[in-house]
Amino acid sequence: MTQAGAQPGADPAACAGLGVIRDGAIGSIDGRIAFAGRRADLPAGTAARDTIRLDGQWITPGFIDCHTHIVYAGNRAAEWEMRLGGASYQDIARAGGGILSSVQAVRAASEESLREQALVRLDRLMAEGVTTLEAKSGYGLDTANELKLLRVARSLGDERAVRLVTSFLGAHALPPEAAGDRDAFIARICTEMLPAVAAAGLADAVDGFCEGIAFSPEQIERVFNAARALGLPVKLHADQLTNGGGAALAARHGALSADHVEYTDEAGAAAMGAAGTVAVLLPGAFYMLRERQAPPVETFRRYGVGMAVSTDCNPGTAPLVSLLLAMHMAATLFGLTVDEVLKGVTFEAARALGLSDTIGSLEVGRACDLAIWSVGRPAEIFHILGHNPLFARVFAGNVTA
Ligand code: DI6
Ligand code: FE
Repeated sequence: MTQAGAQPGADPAACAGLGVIRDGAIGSIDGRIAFAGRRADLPAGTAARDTIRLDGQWITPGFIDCHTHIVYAGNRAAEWEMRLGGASYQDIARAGGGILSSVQAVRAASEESLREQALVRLDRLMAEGVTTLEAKSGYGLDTANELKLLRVARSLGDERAVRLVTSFLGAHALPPEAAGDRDAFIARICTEMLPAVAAAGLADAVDGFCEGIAFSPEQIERVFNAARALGLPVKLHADQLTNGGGAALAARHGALSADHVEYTDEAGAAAMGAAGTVAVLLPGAFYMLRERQAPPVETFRRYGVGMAVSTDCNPGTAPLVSLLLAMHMAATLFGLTVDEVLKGVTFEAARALGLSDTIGSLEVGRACDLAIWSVGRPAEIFHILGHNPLFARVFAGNVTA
């Protein structure tokens, strides 16, 4: 992080662990950072074509929302009302609602309509400094509709100044036409859907939902093996509602991340630490489900597990288009420090996407994706619920907001 210009009253000890540079400067050439350091250390005679002069604002890496289901159709407000009336998420899922109601809506929607609906949400996230977004499929659940979702996800990166990373989430729920046969559906994912997605170059990674209401560790393992055979990295929705050993499974497969992880036990955390698997914390879903068990943050710290923070933007468990709010919740509900939260949407989120060589830190050679904040100290970036202190956003060296 860099603070540009003098800031009277700012606490020099704040965020010491983030590598804060006071009175800093950042230069970019061809969209990449060419200089990041103290202004006084800029090489003599440095001349820039365009200069943005700041006065006390803070510069962070552009934020990375590393876990979203942003491409979907319609909404599930009616189910929310049922849950307010006492029904559980699992009850609704077993009755054919939940993920499957979004599957119906997605199958009926055109690509154009899906794109339009997703762009509304994307614009909100970008307005809060997001410069990289991960988007999953998982509401199509047949080859044509999963391809459709991934094409729309990729196209968002053409429509807006944002880096788009996609994940194939075929193993999200069992579609009605599978007639209850989970193993046969997993076989279809491995032999038909995944190869088609890989051949089209539409997925950067493969995800799954390992849960009592979704797929077992053995079934997910088959998907992971198929992904490995195609050279695709894996990640997992793990231990969100129950402890199913998902985090340990993810770690065993060298997954980029294990996500949710509320119910992950010590063995799972230890395995993640050893494998370098990032824990992606999704406090929006935790809040929406009125979950009681927070992820084992202290255990993650003890085992050196990196923690990312993301919105989980989806129509069911996380109807949320504010990464700043997710960050606030990660601190207030999960007990992350301000430093951890900021790393969670930059450096660790980049690791969760396998992109830490490209984005997520202010280092020479990284993409010049920046968020510039009108705040006196970093905690102010996400302190006030509903307030957005973004001053400017830079994507690949260009000011875009
Ligand atoms: N866990 C989640 O939080 C989302 N998917 C998943 O596997 C929920 C998706 C939804 O309810 O539509
Ligand atoms: Fe999710």
